[in-house]
Amino acid sequence: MMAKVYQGQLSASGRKFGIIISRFNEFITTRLLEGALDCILRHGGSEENIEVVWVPGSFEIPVTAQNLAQSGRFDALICLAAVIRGGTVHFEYVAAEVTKGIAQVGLQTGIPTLYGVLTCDTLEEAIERAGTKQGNKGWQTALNAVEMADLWRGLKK
Ligand code: INI
Repeated sequence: MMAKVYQGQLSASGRKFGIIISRFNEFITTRLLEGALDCILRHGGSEENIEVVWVPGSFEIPVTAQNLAQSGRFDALICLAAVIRGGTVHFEYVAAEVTKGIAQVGLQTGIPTLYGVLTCDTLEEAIERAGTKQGNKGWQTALNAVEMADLWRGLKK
């Protein structure tokens, strides 16, 4: 008797994704968005199944993600932002609230809500994770969203 094993495949075909993205540090976040879109499209997703919602800052992401999750339109949500210590004295508060908030949306709604938020000490660290030395956090987060969307479909069957 073999155990029944569930795991998500990396196929985005027919799956609907919502991307919530912060304008704050837009220099960085636009690169995260490009990465996320590239990843979904290269895994068989289509533009008509993707909605992108811009919010002013990362603090506005959780409530917006909650709104989208409750709409029932999406297989997974992808939250993209950059919180950079160099730019703010309230870095810890903003980063902690956004992180907790995004986790809560996933738990309360049951929709996979992926965390693509850079929390960096410097702008250089953020650049490294937005399409240079350390890859692109938007791309990686989208890949995890693709996997979770497929996993959820499998669990529902
Ligand atoms: N928002 C960010 O997304 N990243 C930051 O680094 C940041 N800093 O530095 O403060 C930031 N602040 C704005 C915040 O997210 C809200 O938009 C604002 O406080 C209004 O609620």
